Amino acid sequence: MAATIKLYTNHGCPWAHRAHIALNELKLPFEEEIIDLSVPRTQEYLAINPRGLVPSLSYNGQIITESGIVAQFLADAHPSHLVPTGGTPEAALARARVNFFVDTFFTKANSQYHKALFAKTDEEAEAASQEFLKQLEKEVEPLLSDAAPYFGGSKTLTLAEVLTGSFILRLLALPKNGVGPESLIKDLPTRTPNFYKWANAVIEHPSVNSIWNEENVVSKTKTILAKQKA
Ligand SMILES: N[C@@H](CCC(=O)N[C@@H](CS)C(=O)NCC(=O)O)C(=O)O
Repeated sequence: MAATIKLYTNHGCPWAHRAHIALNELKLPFEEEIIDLSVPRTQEYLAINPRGLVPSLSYNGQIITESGIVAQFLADAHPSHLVPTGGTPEAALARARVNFFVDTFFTKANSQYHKALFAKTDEEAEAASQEFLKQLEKEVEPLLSDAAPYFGGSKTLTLAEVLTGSFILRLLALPKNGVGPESLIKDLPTRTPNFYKWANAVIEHPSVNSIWNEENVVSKTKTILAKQKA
């Protein structure tokens, strides 16, 4: 029998977006409830997720929270092309490779990207942008040498793209729209060609971009940055 799935989400949230990518790619029907993040969470929602964050997943009545755990759970509960289920050294190795890639992207590169966006001065932003490029080149680029076009030589989307896709959409879109220094993306084609090719394949994938609203994300990010500066 098909699982009963409800996703508590907000389409502007990159973490919640991960759950959408997983559900879309696994072709799992689900109901969604949009949580308004501009107001305090209701008692009803806090009973579902005491942290008050999105996403939360209700799966046959069981609540699962934290986007990475939600996506991993869905991939494990519904074995597919996304990632091999465990149980053999080969599968464990493939899972370890995905986990290492995702960890590297967030800790080494995306953290610097974030710093560049939220920098207090142009100089700080430029320094973080240069560090982002350096880390991307050193740490992420080699891990994408066999992308075809997806992680690990895969012709189909993998858990690596499920967990990073919503951030890649933002990474490429924001500087193009005047958010963050242009240097964040200007030299990607020459300095990190593997990453650039992979990232463009990722953002074109319908499971990745189905809830993406560039205009909304750009304008919300501009508002957040302006508030922070004020
Ligand atoms: N570590 C969490 C982060 C989720 C998160 O930060 N969600 C934000 C929206 S993007 C949220 O719910 N914020 C609510 C608030 O801060 O009040 C995850 O991966 O699920």
